[in-house]
Amino acid sequence: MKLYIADKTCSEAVQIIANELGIEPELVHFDVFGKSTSNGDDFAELNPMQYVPLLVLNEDHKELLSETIVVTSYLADQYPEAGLIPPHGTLARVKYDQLLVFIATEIAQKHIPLMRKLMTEAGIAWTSNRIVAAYRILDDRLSDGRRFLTGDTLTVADAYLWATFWGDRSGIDVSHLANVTAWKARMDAHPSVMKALRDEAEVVTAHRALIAEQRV
Ligand SMILES: N[C@@H](CCC(=O)N[C@@H](CS)C(=O)NCC(=O)O)C(=O)O
Repeated sequence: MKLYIADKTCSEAVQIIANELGIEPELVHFDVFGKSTSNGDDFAELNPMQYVPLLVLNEDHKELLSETIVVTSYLADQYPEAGLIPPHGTLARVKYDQLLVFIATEIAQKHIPLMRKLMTEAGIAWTSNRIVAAYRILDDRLSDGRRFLTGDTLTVADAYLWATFWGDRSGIDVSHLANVTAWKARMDAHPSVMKALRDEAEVVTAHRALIAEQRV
């Protein structure tokens, strides 16, 4: 199994879930701006949309999964005993998917034009308000003392939300939201999150060295 990742992006969610499951996909770094990959693959051939995460399930590159929700949920579904996502066909799963779609559409994707500095002042204000309002809903969810978004253990939604915490690049500040801030600190200290960052740094650094030598 091969996982295409990019530096400090939503692909970290997949890494965290893989770590929770004890799976070690081969990590390949995609340079979002230069478009090269750390192993020389032509990423546009694999994913014409040229975004990560992309999970390659088999050697002949015929089974590819994109979309953060899909990739993380697929892995979690393979190991129901790990309890990283509720079972399909249950109301609990539908509500869980609702939470994942909320994170994807109201937080993750709304950050991107902000990070890329593509918006007017009015657009920045509107989008920022929407994102902060979405974080506030998650802050309320955490206000009952639970340690993670759906209970006392890390699940797929936590991995996804953590991997889209891009305030330093988007200008979104949620430090006034005490429950989200405490949750973020718990996530930062979580072994699966720390391993994801270490593994990511290793493959990104190696790729950048190759780029500097102009070998990819
Ligand atoms: N619909 C995709 C979007 C993924 C996405 O936006 N990936 C970003 C990183 S978080 C990316 O690779 N962007 C590449 C680019 O913008 O060129 C998903 O939900 O996974």
